[in-house]
Amino acid sequence: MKSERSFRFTHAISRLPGNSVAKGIRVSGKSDPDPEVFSKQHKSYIQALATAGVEPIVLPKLEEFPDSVFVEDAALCFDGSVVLLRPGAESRFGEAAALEPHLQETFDSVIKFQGTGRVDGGDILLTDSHALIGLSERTDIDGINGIKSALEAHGYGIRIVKTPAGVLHFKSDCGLLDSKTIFSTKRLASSGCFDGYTVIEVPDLEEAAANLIRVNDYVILRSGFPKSTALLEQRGYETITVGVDEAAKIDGGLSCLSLRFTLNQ
Ligand code: CIR
Repeated sequence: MKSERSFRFTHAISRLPGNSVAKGIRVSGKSDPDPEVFSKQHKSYIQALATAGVEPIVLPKLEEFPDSVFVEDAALCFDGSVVLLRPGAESRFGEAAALEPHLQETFDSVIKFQGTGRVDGGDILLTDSHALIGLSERTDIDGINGIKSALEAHGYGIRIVKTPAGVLHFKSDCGLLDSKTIFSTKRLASSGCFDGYTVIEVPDLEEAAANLIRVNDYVILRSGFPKSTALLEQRGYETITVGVDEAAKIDGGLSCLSLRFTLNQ
């Protein structure tokens, strides 16, 4: 197992939001995101990734898929490899196929999904040693079986966990801080799914800050959550904050806006 493979990255793929992002799926009655503001926030997000030391690869917008800006749900990158996923929402079925040619250009090989299950990247938290995969409205056991052998071939232990009820994705409620430490909401941490890891709990009323990303020496988190930012700084993490309020209107967070990975150079 390569240490720090869960957060040392050289590249990141993201996709520009189209005007159709205003029609993105959401569970609640939140207002439509404004595509122009979304684009500005997306630009700042890419800038934050670059500051953290990765080379951004930005794909063109795809109007036919309103949620395609959330690239993380359609593929899983790990240890220099990539596997295509099968997103769980009907309107998102075609996103993996749309991503495939770009992944073919970037990676030596693209691993196909096995079977007919469903799995969204937002339900998969990779640490150095494990893939923690949350069963959710979008991810089922057949979906997990469809990617299991690819992950096991790279030495990941599979830990099947539960995304809390009413929460879209497992990672809506947590994010990796380092090889042994996870930032998690109390409701998720109390399930015991992080046994063996150190958990830093998200401060009360800041649950929406849980979905952060560790990229090289930085933790990138959502702006507007001062208690979380201060807590992480206090614990020695260097933070970058980014506004993703428009993505949040359609249940998106920070992790889902990019695929982060390492290419041998
Ligand atoms: C969806 O419901 O699929 C999108 N509106 C949001 C996806 C967010 N993805 C993620 O958290 N991994």
